[in-house]
Amino acid sequence: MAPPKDNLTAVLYGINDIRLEQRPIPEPSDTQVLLQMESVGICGSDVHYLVEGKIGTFVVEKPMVIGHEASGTVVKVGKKVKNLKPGDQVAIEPQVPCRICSFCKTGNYHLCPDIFFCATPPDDGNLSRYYLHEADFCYKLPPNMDLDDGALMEPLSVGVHACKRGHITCGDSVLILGAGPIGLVTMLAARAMGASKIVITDILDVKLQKAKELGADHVIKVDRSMTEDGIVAKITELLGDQPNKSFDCSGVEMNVRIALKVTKSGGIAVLVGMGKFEQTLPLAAAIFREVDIRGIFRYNNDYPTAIDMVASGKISVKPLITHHYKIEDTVAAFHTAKTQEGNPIKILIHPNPSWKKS
Ligand code: 572
Ligand code: ZN
Repeated sequence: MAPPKDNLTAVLYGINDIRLEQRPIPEPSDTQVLLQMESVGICGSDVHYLVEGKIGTFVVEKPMVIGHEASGTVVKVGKKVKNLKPGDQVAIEPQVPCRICSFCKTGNYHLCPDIFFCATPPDDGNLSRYYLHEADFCYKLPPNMDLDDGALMEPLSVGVHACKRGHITCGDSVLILGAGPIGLVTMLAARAMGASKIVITDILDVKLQKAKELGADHVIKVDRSMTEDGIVAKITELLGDQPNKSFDCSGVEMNVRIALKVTKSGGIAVLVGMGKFEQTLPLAAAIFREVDIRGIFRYNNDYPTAIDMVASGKISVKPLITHHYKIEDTVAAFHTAKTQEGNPIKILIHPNPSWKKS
């Protein structure tokens, strides 16, 4: 099929107001590539901007193109681009830092205060038929990975980064609190990086069922009848010891409290989930036992690792993909994400009209 001649784009105008509109097809600068977009996942943050119009201090104040978990096919390259050529299929790391500040220069480019990040106000995302990106933040997919895998490299990079922050290594005993998409990718990354035992918690059976399919050793269904200390005891019982690494992937205050209490002395508790700005936490339960509490912010040079984990067969991200929509059906896709009808895990939207449901 001939490439589309239009640039249909999904734009968030305000709360519960996504519109599809035509935009011009842009021209790449010397260092950019023009991408025909193929698969774009819906992230919790996209839904949050749709429902609340903001996340923390990031407020949707003008129309913003949505989407940041994406892959595409290169259709045009800028004059100075050496790493890619037309026809290459790429995973798109949806950030571009300033490259000159002290964070960029010391390798912490993800902490750059002037970073561009897709679909974080005021920066536009990439749920459109065509999209421009800096070529060095596009990663060519190996022949044994497809464009749906490519889109999943974004959440998987969050999991990889979380595990790097948690210094995951062979033999680790791991607790993951929350079996949403980020809990699941963190579990996959932890396993690939050598974790021996993994227990994962959630309040929903369907999520725990998926976690089991993806290789969790133990699952804990948390319900209202369980106390915090009861859950701590259950985790220790199932693992046969306290976990030496814990990841809160929920942002729920009780889960963060559990992570601080249950992590083995000398271990690491990584807080991945986005919770309330202020929380009441038993800090003494961690600090006097030298449990390191670490945060994470997106990812930093983690795409190559994420791609390698899938290309080498250590991980499959395919079981995370539950729904596919065409870009024309973006509003329906977000309805599914919002309502969770049909128990979606990862919903992909396909902007290329030649995409067909397989
Ligand atoms: O895929 C990256 C990603 N990062 C998220 C959330 C969803 N997806 N973050 C959590 C929120 N922060 S933020 O800076 N923010 C409000 C933009 O607090 C970004 C990272
Ligand atoms: Zn995201």
